[in-house]
Amino acid sequence: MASLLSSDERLALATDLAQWSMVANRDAITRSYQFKDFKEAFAFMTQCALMAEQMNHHPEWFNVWNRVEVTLSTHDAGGLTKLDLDLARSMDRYANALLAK
Ligand code: H2B
Repeated sequence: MASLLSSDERLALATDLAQWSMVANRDAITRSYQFKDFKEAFAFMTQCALMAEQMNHHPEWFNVWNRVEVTLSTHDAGGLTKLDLDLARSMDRYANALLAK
């Protein structure tokens, strides 16, 4: 099982993952994405879903029209692991590619 992030590993959250924030009272990170419309938000979710399935690591998320709110945590480990940072970076990459269009 993946192990919980060390405090050194958590430093990434303040740098390359600065758009993510800690959830209150839980070892989890959250970020909200806003796209052009529902079609774009759902394209993002589709790409993320396929990748999450490959990683066997799945987001908690909520969609309303063009907005996708994501929470990441490793349920099996009871908190943040490297899997969450990897998934967050991949989600950001997909979102940036769509938003840049
Ligand atoms: N996703 C997340 N975010 N955390 C997990 O611990 C997790 C998962 N575990 N996806 C996987 C699936 C596990 O439940 C299955 C049984 O492998």
